[in-house]
Amino acid sequence: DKIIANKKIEISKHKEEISLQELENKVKEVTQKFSFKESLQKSSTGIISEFKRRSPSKDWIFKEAKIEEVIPYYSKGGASAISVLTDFDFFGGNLNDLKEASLLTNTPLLRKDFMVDEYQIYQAKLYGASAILLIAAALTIEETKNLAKKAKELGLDVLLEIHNEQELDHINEYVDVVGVNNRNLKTFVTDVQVSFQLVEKIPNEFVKISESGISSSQTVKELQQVGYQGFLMGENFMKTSNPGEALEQFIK
Ligand code: IGP
Repeated sequence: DKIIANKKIEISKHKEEISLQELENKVKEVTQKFSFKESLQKSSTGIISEFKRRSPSKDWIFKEAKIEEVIPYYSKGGASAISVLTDFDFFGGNLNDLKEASLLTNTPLLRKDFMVDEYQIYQAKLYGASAILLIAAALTIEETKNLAKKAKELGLDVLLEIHNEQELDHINEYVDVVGVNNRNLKTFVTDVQVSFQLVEKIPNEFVKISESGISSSQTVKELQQVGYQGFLMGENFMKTSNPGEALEQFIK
């Protein structure tokens, strides 16, 4: 809740610099990116590698990480998609990271942030994302639907993140991908079993991905066998001095 309150302040500051109207106009000139969802459906690895400098549970993971030293190597290393944290307070990221990343790769990019306002969806589009994240735990059913609808209008794919069966009620017709976060956002405890337990509850019309706490290719294989097509991995790569290389080795 504190995170969301902070987000709203951040958004109002951004709005003072660029109004929603101005942002809407700018977005009209942005070209369509490759689809996040299709990339997951077509690709063999399904790995969504994440660029994150820090996390609330671990503090700094890789404080000095530079976009240009990681993103091109994530692409070359075989990522199906790349997740870029744009939250500064908790993850040490920003929107310029996303922009920079989009200039360095054609691999679909996910804007990873706490999305609470349509203004952020326009930003995601302007700064080069292919997809946005909506976290069920942080949104009402109605908010989720409105934000997802807006994203689809702008040609962005929608990843809905859930952590338990109840949150499946946030699914709507605008969602493309359902992600099971293995990490409980309140306790930070990670347990891949959450993915195995929830997979059957998610309707098969959605691309299913498993997020957080994944560090072995054996786990990826097992998740694949039960129906997951995407595997969102951050720390496992970012904790090394060369995340792109770590991804390449992981996929081999
Ligand atoms: C990556 P990990 O354990 O591989 O570093 O996790 C990703 O799933 C995690 O960063 C994440 C996240 C989120 C971050 C999942 N959902 C929502 C911020 C907000």
